[in-house]
Amino acid sequence: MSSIPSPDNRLAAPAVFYTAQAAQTLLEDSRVLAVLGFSSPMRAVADPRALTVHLRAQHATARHEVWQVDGPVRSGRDGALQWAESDGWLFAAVNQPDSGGDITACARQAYATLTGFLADKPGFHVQRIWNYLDRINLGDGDHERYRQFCSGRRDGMQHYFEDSGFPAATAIGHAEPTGVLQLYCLAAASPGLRIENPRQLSAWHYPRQYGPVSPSFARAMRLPGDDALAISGTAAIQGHSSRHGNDLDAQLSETLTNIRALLDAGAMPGALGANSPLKVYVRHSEHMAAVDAFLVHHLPDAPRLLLQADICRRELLVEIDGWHFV
Ligand code: 3EB
Repeated sequence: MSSIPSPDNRLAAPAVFYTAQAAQTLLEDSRVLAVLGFSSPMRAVADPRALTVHLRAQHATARHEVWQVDGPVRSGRDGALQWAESDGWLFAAVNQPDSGGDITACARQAYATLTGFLADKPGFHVQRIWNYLDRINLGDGDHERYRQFCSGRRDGMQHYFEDSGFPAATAIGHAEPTGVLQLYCLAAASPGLRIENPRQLSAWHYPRQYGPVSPSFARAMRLPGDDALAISGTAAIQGHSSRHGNDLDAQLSETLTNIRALLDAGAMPGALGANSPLKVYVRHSEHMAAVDAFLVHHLPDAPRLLLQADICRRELLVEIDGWHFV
């Protein structure tokens, strides 16, 4: 097993913010590591730092998540992979064509591409990965595409995470089929600290009922500068069981309780609030207003981006991921 890394105080976390500013304008700043465009078709943007994520934001205006680092960023493309790096930080993304057929093979290929690229960057340590796939709930039992994705992901990771353990992650369904499996990650020049949630079973220990290969992710990652927590996709799950049937507000409360437990487990100072940008995945568009109202009431200061998306378990109505900065 790996030992607990000591903090690398020279490695300040990237700033993360949501903005309606145009991608082209944002990318003029050479310290921008990545611009993630939600419901923003950045087709005209050839810059490898720009990735269109095929999820519709609550507001029709283009919404961008920006990662900004201290030093200048260099970037490039290599087949299905795009990347950007500074001295301390690395962004990489893969858009893997997905015919809608064999998602296991598709995930295996996407992860093989990503881990192959990362193997040539031994100075970098993966902190956080996002996965967005089509028709995540299609198929029954072990044939459900999310479960098949989990099998292909584990295969495609090969030995890359064997020593370090899994990074923090999100796996979410595109609301409409897009023909691509999308992965993107953030890596750093020092290892982070993996955090598990004492209220939840670690995902890699989920029992057989959730599929043949348990999901490969940590609940959160404390970034190497000890100044931010990257929070994995978090839902109304206690132990390994989904909670609160069709009760949207109860699922949201349970989710926030889980996220607060992660802040505690990671010994992160400060409460969820202005320094905690959150992405909120909402299964049913008719729930958007109620989700927004809940968050305005319970977390008025937290920057938020509401996205219409499918969640990996059919009974889950909502999932939240994001960041907490010290
Ligand atoms: C859960 O807690 C909800 O498969 O990468 C959350 C975060 C979830 C990441 C993944 C799945 C993943 O099990 C689902």
